[in-house]
Amino acid sequence: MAENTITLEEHLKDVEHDLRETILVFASLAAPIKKAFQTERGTAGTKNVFGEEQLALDKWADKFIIESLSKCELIKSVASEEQPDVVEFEHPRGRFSCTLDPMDGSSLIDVNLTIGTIIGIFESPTPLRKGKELAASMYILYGPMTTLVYTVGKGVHEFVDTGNGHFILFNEDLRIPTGKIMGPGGLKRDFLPYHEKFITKLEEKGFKIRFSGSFVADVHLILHKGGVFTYPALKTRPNGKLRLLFEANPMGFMVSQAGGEISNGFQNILDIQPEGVDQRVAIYVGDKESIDLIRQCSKETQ
Ligand code: FBP
Repeated sequence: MAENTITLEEHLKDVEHDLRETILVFASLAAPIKKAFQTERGTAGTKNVFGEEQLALDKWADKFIIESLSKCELIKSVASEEQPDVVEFEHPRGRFSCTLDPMDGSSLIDVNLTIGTIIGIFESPTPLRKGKELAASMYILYGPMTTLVYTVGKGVHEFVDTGNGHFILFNEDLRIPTGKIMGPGGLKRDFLPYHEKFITKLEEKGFKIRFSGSFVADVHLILHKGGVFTYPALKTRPNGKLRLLFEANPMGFMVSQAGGEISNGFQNILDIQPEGVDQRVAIYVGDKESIDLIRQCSKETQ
C-alpha cells in the first residue's frame, strides 16, 4: 500500500487539465451520494429502459449526478443506465461525453452491501464509442469505506475517502494477480455448452465462488484477488444481462489497465462498436489466464 499522504488532486496533477477537472467533478459527488443512502430508501415505482424496477436511490443518484454534470461546461453529454437516451448539455466548450451507471448493484441497497457508481469518460461528442477509446474510467464504491478507483490509461489507482470527499491514495498502480475466484452470474440450467465447460474447468482448478449481486463490487474483488467475473450469454439471454456502455466498457478498460482483460467469450469487448445505449453484452472479465481459458472453451465447443 502506497504512503497515504497523496490526495486525489495531487495524484491527478500530471493529467490534462480539463480531464482532471472532469474526474474531480465526479469525485466531489461521492460524499453527498453516500449520505443519500440514509434517506432515499425503497422503490421508486418506475422502470428503466431495460424494464428493471428502479429504486429510490437509483433515481435520486441519476438525477443528482446529471444535474451536477449539467453545471460542468467541459461535459457535452452523458448516457445513463437510468435514462432512455443520451442527455445532451448546451455546453459549446464541452469536450467530454460520459457513460454512467449511477447505482450498480442497487438490489443490495436494502441489505447494506457494497454497491457503486461506474463512470466512463470519452473525449468525444458522443458516448457511443468503443471501450478502448476511453480517456478515463472510474468507479466509486460505497462499502465499509467509500473508495474511488480511476485510470486515465496510465495504470489503476485507488483512493479512500477520509471524510466528506477528501480522497487520499490507498493503492497505486494496481495489477491484477492470477487468482482462483469466480463470480458466475446466471442460472446453471441456462448455461450454453461452452460456458458450462468453462465453469467446470474452473471448478476442477479449485476456483471458489464469490458473487455478491453487485457487478462493480465483484469486479473490484477480482481486480485485487485475480480470477474472473462472468455474466455470460445464456439460453434465455443471448447477449447476457449487463450493459456494454455502462458496465462492461468502463470496468473492462479499468481491469485491462491493471493487466487483465474483458471478453464476450469470443472477442475483446473493448473493440466492440456500440450500436445503442441499451446494448447488452456477455461478460468475462479478469486475469489473462481465465480469459484465455474461455476463449479456448468457446473455440472448442461451438
Ligand atoms: P444494476 O444494479 O445496475 O441494474 O446492475 C445489474 C446487476 O445488479 C449487477 O450489478 C449484478 O452483477 C447483476 O445485475 C446481478 O444479476 P442477477 O441478480 O441476475 O444475478
